[in-house]
Amino acid sequence: MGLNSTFRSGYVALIGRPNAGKSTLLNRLVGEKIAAVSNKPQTTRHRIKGIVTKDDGQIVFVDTPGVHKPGYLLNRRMMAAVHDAILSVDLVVLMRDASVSTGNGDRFVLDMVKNSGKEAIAVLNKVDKLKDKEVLLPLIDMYSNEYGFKEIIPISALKGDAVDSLLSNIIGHLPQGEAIFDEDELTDQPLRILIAEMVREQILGKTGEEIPYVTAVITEKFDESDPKLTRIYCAIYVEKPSQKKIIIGKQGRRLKQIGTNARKQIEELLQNKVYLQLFVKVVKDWRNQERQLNELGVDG
Ligand SMILES: Nc1nc2c(ncn2[C@@H]2O[C@H](COP(=O)(O)OP(=O)(O)OP(=O)(O)O)[C@@H](O)[C@H]2O)c(=O)[nH]1
Ligand SMILES: [Mg+2]
Repeated sequence: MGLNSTFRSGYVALIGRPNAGKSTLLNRLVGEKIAAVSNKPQTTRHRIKGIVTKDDGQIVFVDTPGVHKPGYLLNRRMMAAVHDAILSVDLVVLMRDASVSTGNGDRFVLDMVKNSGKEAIAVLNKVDKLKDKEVLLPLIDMYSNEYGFKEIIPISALKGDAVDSLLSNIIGHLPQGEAIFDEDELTDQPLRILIAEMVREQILGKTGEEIPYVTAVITEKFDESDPKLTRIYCAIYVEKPSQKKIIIGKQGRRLKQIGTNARKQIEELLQNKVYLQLFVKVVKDWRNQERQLNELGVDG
């Protein structure tokens, strides 16, 4: 790639409302599962870098938490991470779910990106859900005429539709320059965080509305002393004993299922056999505690 004189590189922030599909796109582009994905809003809690290297350029994507109204300290930190990401990148990719109608939340994100003055392109995601592609036309009209976007690209992050052309389009917007990271590097996330996120993703998938917001996962021990079996111990934080009961489930069945599914994913990640032990801790009001959030690695 050094031979190519027009190699481009830079940082690109993925910005959008919760559930737009930002992390789904990140995982697809990177080609590995590095970010948790779920149908619950606010799945992503901190900035995650995903690195994509092509013949003609390298993109360092910055996945961010979905833009929402902050209540807890946790959420304020999440939104600070979004603002920082916008300001620190070369290009913003503003993503939205094109299968739901425009709401105040969409306008809020649009204004936020517009007011930042950053170069931005719009991505209309989940086109696979549209029975009638004509519904894209008024959206494209609004994004181009009202908000001045020059590029508006409909995709399906889930199915991969138009994702390659999005990638070339993004590279075209980046400044000329050498690769920032080694081409075999995929993410900045330490192994301990990737593991904790795989456990958290299983919890989000297996519990109802309340639990996702009161749960955090931390990898407390990572023991590689036996080369044939990696031993991992993760703590699951909740805020109340009743929430602990929900996660554990009847006769421990839910926690066991969460553990089995997460272990399979972690084995794939590590390419090794894994023993995974999960335990649930009640920590009152952790979402408002400076120290707990620091320990959990939520951007401050
Ligand atoms: N049908 C369809 N579903 C999608 C597509 N992209 C994402 N999804 C689904 O939308 C949900 C949210 O996806 P995420 O990638 O977690 O969304 P996010 O924008 O990262 O959400 P936050 O981290 O909460 O901000 C998941 O259930 C995905 O499977 C798509 O192109 N088509
Ligand atoms: Mg996400």
